[in-house]
Amino acid sequence: MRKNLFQIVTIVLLFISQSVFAQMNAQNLSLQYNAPAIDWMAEALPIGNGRMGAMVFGGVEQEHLQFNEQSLWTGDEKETGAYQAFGDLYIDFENKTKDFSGYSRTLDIANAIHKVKYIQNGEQYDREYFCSFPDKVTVLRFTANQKGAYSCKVYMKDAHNGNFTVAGNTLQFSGSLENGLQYKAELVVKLKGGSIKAVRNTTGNFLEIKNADEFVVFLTAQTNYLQNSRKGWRNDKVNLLQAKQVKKAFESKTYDQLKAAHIADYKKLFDKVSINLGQTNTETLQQPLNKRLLDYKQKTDFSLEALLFQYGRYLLISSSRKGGLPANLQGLWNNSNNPPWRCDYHSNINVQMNYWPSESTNLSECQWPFLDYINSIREVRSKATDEYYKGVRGWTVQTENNIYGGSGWKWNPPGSAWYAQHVWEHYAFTKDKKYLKEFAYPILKELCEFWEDHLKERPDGTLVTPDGWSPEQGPEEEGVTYDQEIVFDLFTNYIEAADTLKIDATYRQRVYEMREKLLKPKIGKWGQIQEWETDRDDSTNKHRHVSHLFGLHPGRQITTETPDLFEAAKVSLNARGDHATGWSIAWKINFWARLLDGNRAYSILRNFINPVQPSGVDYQYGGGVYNNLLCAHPPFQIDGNFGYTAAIAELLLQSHEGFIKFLPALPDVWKSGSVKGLCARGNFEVDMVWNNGKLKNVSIKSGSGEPCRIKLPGSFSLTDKTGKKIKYNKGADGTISFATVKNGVYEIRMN
Ligand code: FUC
Repeated sequence: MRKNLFQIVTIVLLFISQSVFAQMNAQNLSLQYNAPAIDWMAEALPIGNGRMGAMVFGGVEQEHLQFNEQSLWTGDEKETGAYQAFGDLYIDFENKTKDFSGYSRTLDIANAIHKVKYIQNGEQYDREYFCSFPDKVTVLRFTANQKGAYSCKVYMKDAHNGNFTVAGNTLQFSGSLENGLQYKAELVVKLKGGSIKAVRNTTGNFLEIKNADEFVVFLTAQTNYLQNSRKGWRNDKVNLLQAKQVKKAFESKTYDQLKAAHIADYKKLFDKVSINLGQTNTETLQQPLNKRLLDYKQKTDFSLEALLFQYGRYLLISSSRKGGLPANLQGLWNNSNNPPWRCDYHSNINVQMNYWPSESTNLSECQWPFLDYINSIREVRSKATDEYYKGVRGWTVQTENNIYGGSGWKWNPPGSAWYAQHVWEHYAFTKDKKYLKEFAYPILKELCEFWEDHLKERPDGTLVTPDGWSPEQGPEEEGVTYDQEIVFDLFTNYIEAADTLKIDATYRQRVYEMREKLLKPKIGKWGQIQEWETDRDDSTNKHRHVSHLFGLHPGRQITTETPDLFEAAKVSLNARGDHATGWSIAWKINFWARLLDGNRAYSILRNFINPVQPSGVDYQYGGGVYNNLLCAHPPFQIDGNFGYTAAIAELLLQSHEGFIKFLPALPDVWKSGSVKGLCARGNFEVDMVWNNGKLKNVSIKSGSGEPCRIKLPGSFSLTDKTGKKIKYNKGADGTISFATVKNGVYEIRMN
């Protein structure tokens, strides 16, 4: 009896603690507000499945989802064009009263579900929305605790004035852009109780729902874009517009089945990393996020810092899935046909920054859209590059780029070499040799050939990049540090690729010699890294681009192994200051992480979490985040979100120097915490626990059975999972090396 009582108490306690934990976790991973969104940029919340997405407003009288599909682009191989808005979905509710209470709208990023709740006329209303990758459909469910609760009008707007059809429970619009790209959106409604009627009259086309107990909306949007230049970037008509997807989801699956499949698919990626940077008190956690952001100026809120980290991962999963296009300047969320900077792929920092967190935060598969995109533009870019640079092999890009290989504005000669860093890093993290050989190597090689043809040899043998420009300032001239460092990076990656595959020894030697002869970064008169070959840097220059530090991050030319340059990088950064546009602040956190100064990085991180109101474009110091946590350049630009997420990973784990460093730049304030699932080059997955600012335990999972090289701060024990000691070698540089087996797990305990 006693024992039974004890068991019951234990079970109850366990249940309470589990549900408290689940609740805390939910709050930790939710963006929650107590009023509907009014502003698209600063308040609406993004959902997406890597191909289509929507910004949700959550209004009580009227629901509004502005939606997109990532291939709806004007332009072609010559004209840049712009990414387009797709359409809007509206639901106007027939309210018995305008009063409501208990309102909340929540984006739960642990499950990728958007929820709205409120009480009206004594009835509880609930909505749940998600964009499913497996079923390729956006699903919205409306329920209430009373029968017949919903009477409303469902309609759409086409951002390009196409044709509408309405019949039964289905509403469609379709049309084509000036470049011939065809598009179509389709919406189907499923009811429980009540009735639905298709209406076509002078006020428009809509579906009229009367007294439904609940209803579900299925929405899809599509174009006939095909990622293939040889087929003119178009699917032929037959394959066009598979409204079948909606039909399939609609006819064969229940809402619960669709939701379960969506959550399982999302969690497979999202749950690979969890993080705890310290506790935030419950009172703060219960505040709406806009309030938490305001309070952040005066308070600590470690959970918010972690939420923003995970939000970057949520946004990447939602905007970049295999088979789709890369995340653009706004991911895939855009409500304008003339968006800022065309909502394009900017090649001088922005599209690359989008993919900084992909490998390090265990979303390697989400980098595929960028890799596929690079591959898809090779032919078009080769032709355009040859026309411009006359007779060179290989290819490169201009600054503004579209989905058809079309490029505009200034030529950015090292742009393609910077892309190639991602092509290489995907190998460095995954150790997939087949990928290296078949996909990566040909790209790395053809880009080396571009530089072999394009570099200028001076009489003393030095190789300089001609006609360069440090984005986006200063003179156009040769030997610009930005260009030189990126070419150095390309050559380094190529050499490692050739060594790994043991091929092309002669060409590898040629690239090695070219790399030796490249003009290297110089230290100028006030101790800074020179942005140009001429020592003309102005120490009061606060320009947002910090391109001459590419070698520090994301490159690996400037490390502790080059102490003079390492110190000079600090001088340059101190002069540039800690405020900027959103993405630039995010880059600076990464820089200081690489400079191993966690506290400085943290103070800049606090600058990043700066609530910004929607306004115009600011090229100076207005960066931060909006209430919906999207990064403000301003305006909204998603690169900063991804740069921030990458920076947190960089503070906790680094592997760019050929060995793994644990907690290389831990800010003092993150006293005790843990992280699971970060990735290191070599295909290692790392879990860490720290206490009082000191590393306690590490667990390393070896994905490929490669040798592992690490650096540890003090004495330790190294064992396998069963506690058996693992043999290791200690190098003269203090690194520890040990052999691993594929899927082996290695435990380190610090003494
Ligand atoms: C570059 C930057 C701007 C902006 C734009 C999209 O040109 O200089 O700040 O981020 O890209």
